[in-house]
Amino acid sequence: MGEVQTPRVPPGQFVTDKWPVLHYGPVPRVDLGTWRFRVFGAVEEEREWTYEAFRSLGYGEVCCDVHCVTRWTRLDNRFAGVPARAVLRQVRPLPGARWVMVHAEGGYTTNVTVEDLDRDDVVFAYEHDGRPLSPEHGWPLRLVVPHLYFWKSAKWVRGLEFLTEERPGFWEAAGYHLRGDPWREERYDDGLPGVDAGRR
Ligand SMILES: Nc1nc2c(c(=O)[nH]1)N[C@H]1C(S)=C(S)[C@@H](COP(=O)(O)O)O[C@H]1N2
Ligand SMILES: [Mo]
Repeated sequence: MGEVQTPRVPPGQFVTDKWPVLHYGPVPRVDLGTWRFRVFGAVEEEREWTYEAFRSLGYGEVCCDVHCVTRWTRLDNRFAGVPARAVLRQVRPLPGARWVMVHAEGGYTTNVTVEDLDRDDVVFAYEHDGRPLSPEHGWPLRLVVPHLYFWKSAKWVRGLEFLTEERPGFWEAAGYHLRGDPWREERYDDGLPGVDAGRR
């Protein structure tokens, strides 16, 4: 009694038990035989993995809440897959390459900093709650970045492009915030002063 509690749900979000399916464009048909994961851009050496080779880079599980910028939050999701750090270990970014464009099937992109990928709770997932991801939720591979709004968690992810300057991805170019921290309600880059000030 009387303890100060840290809120579980970020401001402006409501909790749902369902798992909405949300994306732009159609669910891609993915052929694992020709599937490749590419690391390119500002790196010492470009890399490419088959699906099997990528999965063998490492294994990790994360239990996290997901927060969509359209205001739904889903608690306690167990994602399993390849830890982002296991992938980053394979890459030597060029000096100053502090940003990454995440590329997905069909041209979806989203920008993150290397720092936001280089955390032990970021995972390239192929399972959710003990089952293979469904195609609508990103099979065969989706990024999960729990501490940012869920639009950063690209479904059907196919590669990482390292950048020496920040560039907006798909939703970011359409006015979403460049970083998207749900605890600071970094939803849209509306140019108003406040937590967004100085982001651009
Ligand atoms: N490739 C791709 N990934 C995407 C999107 C998309 O349009 N294309 N939408 C994002 C958005 S806005 C959200 S909220 C989540 C939704 O994931 P879900 O359908 O598994 O709930 O996927 C994100 N990843
Ligand atoms: Mo979203």
